[in-house]
Amino acid sequence: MRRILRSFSLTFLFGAIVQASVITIDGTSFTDGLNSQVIGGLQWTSTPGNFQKKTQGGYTGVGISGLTAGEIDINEFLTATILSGGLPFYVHSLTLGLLFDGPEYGDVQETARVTITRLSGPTLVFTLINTYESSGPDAAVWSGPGTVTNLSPSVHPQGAVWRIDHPFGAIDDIISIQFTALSGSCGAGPCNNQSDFNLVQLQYQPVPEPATVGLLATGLGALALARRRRTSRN
Ligand SMILES: [Ca+2]
Ligand SMILES: [Ca+2]
Ligand SMILES: [Ca+2]
Repeated sequence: MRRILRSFSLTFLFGAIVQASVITIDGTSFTDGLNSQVIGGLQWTSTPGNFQKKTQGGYTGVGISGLTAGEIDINEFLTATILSGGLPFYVHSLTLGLLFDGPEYGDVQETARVTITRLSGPTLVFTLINTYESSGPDAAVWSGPGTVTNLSPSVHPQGAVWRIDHPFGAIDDIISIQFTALSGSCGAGPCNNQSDFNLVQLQYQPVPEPATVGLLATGLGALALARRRRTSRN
């Protein structure tokens, strides 16, 4: 029984190092009317309005109350930050919705800005622009690494939903991520509607810092040594 317990401890510790699991946060997890909420191990805040969800084309995202209901407008900020004592993280995917390109709602080529703060290294700013295509497949341009996939087309009444896989490449020490909208350039139509969008999903993975890994590895070594000594005594 003790041997089983010991091997369980080893497995658990090792798992903590190599298998910190991917955490998925969906727009549906937010509570309308709040402006601060812990979801999926991250502290989420909205300013200057409150969380407000919106569903279109079968996709639900969270936006901010105010100018455009259920969408993040220019000068509105949705931010996720690690909790006190929490681990920095790697982003597996980002999914943004309601990012159109005109002319269906009179939109500009809507532009989302994503800012990441790292544990070490500079704060980095990225953009996702839904570019207007007069023909051919619907497309959006991400300024960072990774791949962009259209999940719902940017035509009425679909969701204009875009997933970016591995949006920050190898960066794995993110402590905060923030979303806002930027004024976009005109693609087609009247362009009397400014950028706004919502957050449909964030998938991230906590990453132990090298010092933490070192401590866990030391712990693993000590456990293994104790196990070997006990085994040789038996
Ligand atoms: Ca369009
Ligand atoms: Ca497009
Ligand atoms: Ca929009």
